[in-house]
Amino acid sequence: MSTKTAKEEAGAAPAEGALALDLYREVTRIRALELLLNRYVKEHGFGGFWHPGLGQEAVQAGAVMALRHEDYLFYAHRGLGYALVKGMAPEALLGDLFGRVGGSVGGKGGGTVHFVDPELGVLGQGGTLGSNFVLGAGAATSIQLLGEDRVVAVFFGDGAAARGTFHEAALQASVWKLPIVWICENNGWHLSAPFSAQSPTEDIAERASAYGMPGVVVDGQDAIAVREATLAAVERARAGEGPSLVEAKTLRIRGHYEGDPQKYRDDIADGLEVPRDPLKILRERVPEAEADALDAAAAAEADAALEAVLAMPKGGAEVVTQGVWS
Ligand SMILES: Cc1ncc(C[n+]2csc(CCOP(=O)(O)OP(=O)(O)O)c2C)c(N)n1
Repeated sequence: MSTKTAKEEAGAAPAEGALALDLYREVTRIRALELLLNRYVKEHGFGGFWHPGLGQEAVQAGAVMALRHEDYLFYAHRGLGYALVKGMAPEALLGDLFGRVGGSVGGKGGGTVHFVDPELGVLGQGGTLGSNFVLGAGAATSIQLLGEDRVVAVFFGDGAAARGTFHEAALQASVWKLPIVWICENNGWHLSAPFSAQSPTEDIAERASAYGMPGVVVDGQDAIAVREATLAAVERARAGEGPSLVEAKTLRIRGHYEGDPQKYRDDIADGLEVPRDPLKILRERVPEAEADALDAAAAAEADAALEAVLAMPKGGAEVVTQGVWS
């Protein structure tokens, strides 16, 4: 179930109903993990920081479903959806969050998101905000030098967009026409700073013109719209025409991390209600019985993954030197 959409030949133009159903499946799978982690962290606490992506699932699912299996992905720190939709198993992702040996980094992770799966093109993320830009540009340079048919998707938040590394990487990527899609998940908050306190313009996409690349704003609650905008950018990159910037406007429903008291904010009630819920928007395009069945399957998948992960041993001292080059 997990690999089909990311492995789908993007651009093959699936029928509208089939596409909506595929997107619904991925959005509800991400949502099920979000709700599960929300419950778990509240009940048991968490040895680290869980940065919830509740309500932002349409950006992650829509954009990743515009990629092919062989394309590369550098994800942002909010949620598990990017890697899940690219094909990683929920056990591998939760295993990393909980520091278990069955996680994709074999028990070296724990407390935050550091999944990798080179075979699926999931190349990770940089722990310092903004390092994704240069890592992505580096991966895209390798693609160009090796003459490969791949595209790199680099996700980042509105806060990360302020890092100087964005300028360096965006400039060089455009000059060299690197196969990159820059995907900004603008959820309106950079930790406790509202977007209006960090940007002189309403849209980050406007910055694209300085680098001679297209910049588009898309409704981040509408998975179909996100996929369409990302697909156009991916096709452009694949054709050798260089990078594009896609800015998906979304909303951070929960705290910066689960447990954040959010004293700095009064724009939204503390809860699990998602305004302009991407699931509800997609539900208008899919048969109710099928949507219900996908919801049930997603909840069962998430529960089974957590159960399996909690039964796994934690990584001990022996894992520290595993997978180390020298
Ligand atoms: C260089 C650096 N500074 C600060 C941090 C701590 N930090 C992690 S996420 C975050 C907020 C990022 O905001 P944004 O990019 O808008 O993404 P969002 O959290 O809203 O998804 C901060 C300040 C970090 N990881 N790296």
